[in-house]
Order: sequence, then C-alpha cells, then structure tokens
Amino acid sequence: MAMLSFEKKYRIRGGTLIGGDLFDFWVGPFYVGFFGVTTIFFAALGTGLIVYGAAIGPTWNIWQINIAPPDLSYGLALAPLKEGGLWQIITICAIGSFVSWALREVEICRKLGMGYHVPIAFGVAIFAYVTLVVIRPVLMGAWGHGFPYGIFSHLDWVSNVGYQYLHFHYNPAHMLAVTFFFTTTLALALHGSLVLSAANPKPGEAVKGADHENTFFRDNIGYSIGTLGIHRLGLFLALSAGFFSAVCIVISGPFWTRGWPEWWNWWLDLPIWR
Ligand code: UQ1
Repeated sequence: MAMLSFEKKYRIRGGTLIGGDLFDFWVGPFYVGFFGVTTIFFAALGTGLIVYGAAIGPTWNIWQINIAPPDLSYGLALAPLKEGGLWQIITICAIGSFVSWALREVEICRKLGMGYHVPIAFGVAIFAYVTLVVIRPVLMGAWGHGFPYGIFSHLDWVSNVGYQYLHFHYNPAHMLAVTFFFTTTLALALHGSLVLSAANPKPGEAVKGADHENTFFRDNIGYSIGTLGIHRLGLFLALSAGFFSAVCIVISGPFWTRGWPEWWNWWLDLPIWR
C-alpha cells in the first residue's frame, strides 16, 4: 500500500495509554500523544538547565562544558543548584524524557497492532543509563557516584573509574559486554552485506530473495539462521551488549571494590590445583 494511503488508514484514534483522545493527534508526520507532550516538556527543561549550567560555569568551550553531580559528602540528599542540584534535576529530566519517548513508542505500536520490540529494546538502553546515574549511586550511598554531563568530563570519569578497579578488562561482565558489542557489529555486517548483495543487483539483473540468501550461507558455513532468525539474533546480541554493560558497572563498587584482576583468584584457589 502506498505510504500516503496507508497513513490515512492507520491515522485513527485509539491505542493511547493515558489521556484518552486529548493528545491523540499528529503534527505533520509526528504522532503527539500525552507522552509526546511530556517528552517535549522534560527535554526542553533539561536542555535549558544544561545551558544555564554552562552559563554559570567557567567556559563555553563545547568540549569543556561540565555539569557535575554533587560532592560525595551530600550522600543521597538534594544538593544546592550550583553544587550538583542542577545535575540532579537534569537527571530527572533525562529519565522523564527517555521514559516518555519509550511510552510514546508503545502507543504507536498499539495503534499499529505491532509488537513492543522497539520500546523494549530502547528500554534496555534506558536501563543502562539509569544504572549509571541512579541504581549504582544509590547502592554506593551518594549521587556523587553518577557520571558528569560533559564531553571530556564523562570520558575522564570512565577512565578514572576504570583505573580505580586497576584493569577493567578483567571484569567478567565487561568481557561479556565487549564480546556482545563486537558480535553485534559482525552480525550487522553479515546481514547488511548479504541483503544488499541479493536485493540490490547491477542494473538489468534480477533481484534475488531469501532462497539466494539462505543458500549463500549453507554453501559457505553449512548453516543459515533464516531471514527472521537473523533479526532475532541481532536483537538478542544488541540487547545483551547493553544489559551486560549495565551489569559490569553496577557490580563495580557495590559487589567488588578491589582490582578486577584479583577477582580471578577464585580460579587460582580452586581445590583441584592442590
Ligand atoms: C543468515 O543465515 C540469514 O538468513 C538467510 C540472513 O538473512 C538475511 C542473514 O542476514 C545472515 C547474516 C545469515 C547468517 C547468520 C548466521 C548466524 C549463520
């Protein structure tokens, strides 16, 4: 069905989670909904506070602007605006807008009668962010354990926190996360190249389909996962990368406080070596 007539057919009321028909309309190509309004609200307020934080800071250099969380001495209390309170409100705005965006995706899925795979996938990314700025700081007892909002400052945070555990590559969950990230790029490279090789031939040549795609991999490695299967695999790999990223940082501090290389002593201490 042509896109314009399809949009006319599906652009009907219903499927909202909240607000009934009140915000059930489109602005140009964009669906609004209650959560479109809350997304705009949190994103605008959060962005405004970031600009305010930059304005009261020492620099407009885009690389050096930094909005830091409160000092560790504030624990889990609210801090004054210029002492990390801005970071706290900006964090609330970020979570508010990310979750609003996910719920707006849910409403669009409901309108279309589709599965919720996209908002669930985005939910894993939100979970990874919330782990960094809420779950781990709460488990460690201070908002000061969150990461600072700034381009170089957040890089410095990652480097410093990594070295605090001596050698982060020995973190077993970090190993899994890295492996899933690399395998995701392998899967997408195989999938993208395979689909283009079949569906986008030289001018004058016939477009090929799933039979060609399956046969390529059966000839090549004796196995084809299938056209639906590759997307299930891709989603699993990508979500696992995000999930184990969250796990690898949340166990650093709350579960393990020494260097990660030392964690592997359980292997050296196995009774089978005695
Ligand atoms: C594959 O088997 C397949 O099914 C035909 C695809 O669908 C288009 C793919 O994109 C890829 C990459 C594969 C090969 C993947 C594995 C795990 C054998």
